[in-house]
Amino acid sequence: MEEILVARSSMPGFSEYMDEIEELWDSHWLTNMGVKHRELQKELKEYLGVENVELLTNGHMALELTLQAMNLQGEVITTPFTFASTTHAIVRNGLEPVFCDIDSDTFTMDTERLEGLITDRTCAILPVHVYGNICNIEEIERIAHKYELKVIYDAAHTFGETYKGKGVGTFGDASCFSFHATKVFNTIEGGAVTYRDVRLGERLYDLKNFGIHGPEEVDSVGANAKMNEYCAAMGLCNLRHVEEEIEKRRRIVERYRTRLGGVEGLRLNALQADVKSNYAYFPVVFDEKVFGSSRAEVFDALAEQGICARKYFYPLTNTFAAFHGKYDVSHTPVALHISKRVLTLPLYADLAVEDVNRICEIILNCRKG
Ligand code: T4K
Repeated sequence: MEEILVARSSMPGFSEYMDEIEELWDSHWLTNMGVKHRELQKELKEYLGVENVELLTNGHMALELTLQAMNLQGEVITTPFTFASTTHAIVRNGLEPVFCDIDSDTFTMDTERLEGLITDRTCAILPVHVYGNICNIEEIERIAHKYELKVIYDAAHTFGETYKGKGVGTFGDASCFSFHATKVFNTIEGGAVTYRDVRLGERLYDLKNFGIHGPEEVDSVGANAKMNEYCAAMGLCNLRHVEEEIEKRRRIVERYRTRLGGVEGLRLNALQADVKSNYAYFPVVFDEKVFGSSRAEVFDALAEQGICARKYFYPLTNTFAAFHGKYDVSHTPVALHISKRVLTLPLYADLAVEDVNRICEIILNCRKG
């Protein structure tokens, strides 16, 4: 039987992609903000409902260069229940991450604890819309306003989502999206920043293109983080199908919820009011004492049948060996508790309903007592 992995890249038909890249082949123009780059940028503005968007090589560079573009110094309040990228972007900018615990229902920043972590060295808040769950935007913005802090959302998981009818990329000073192969919308590798202040956009543009303003004009020291034409072309194709893909994901999530909802000892992702979801991930939190089997046992039972669930996000970033014990994980007990018990189940548009049923069956067979 074929292996079922946690994600599977969405792809357009082969001929659709070939048609899209034909003019690149003819023109020999492969990168450096070419026609596909410009077209995708324009289409994304519309789709995401934002004023400004800058395309980049990946979601990580979106985060890293946004922090750099803001010229920040000091401490950035963030959460450890995330992919390595979020914390690394802070550290690689010479900034200090300060870890806030998460809310046990949404897995996003617990805003009750946020204000207590602010010091005179705090310069920004970097909350993560984990699994596509939207952070407590109102509270974050109220606190940021009160203390004059920048807000950069890690929106890697929230492509196409809206909150109270507004594109999720319209909140905060900036939102950083990932278009990695595993995401709801992909450009193979890719990412974008949506932002409020056009000066931030100019700075980001300089950072993604060596600070070059003309053939003989280099005004600042920048890196290279330009999205190439083949990635942009993939984005243009995938964007045509993304609504259909999200609808397919919705149906899969519904099936998971029908089969696993209400089972004692399993906690499913809470549905959020006012959010148009993209169904990016399907996390389940296992309470071993009630369910009878641990997360590890369920993980192994699935793996034995060729099903590769993932422990996103375990370990917490504040426990990474890379940081040599610098951060005290006891400050984020809820994140620690969840990270030891959560499993994200396979979820992608073409996952067959029979496979979802089989995955649920294996999980339910782990139930004891
Ligand atoms: N912030 C957050 C909150 C993030 O989650 C991420 C990325 C970022 C920032 C940074 O964005 P990027 O710089 O990556 O754009 C994967 C992804 O590589 C990563 O993008 C993602 N988060 C993270 C949650 O998941 P891994 O190490 O688990 O990937 P990997 O290679 O094990 O792939 C997972 C599964 O996806 C595979 O089992 C099969 C499937 N897959 C994978 C690849 C590479 C495909 O179907 N096609 C593919 O090409 O990190």
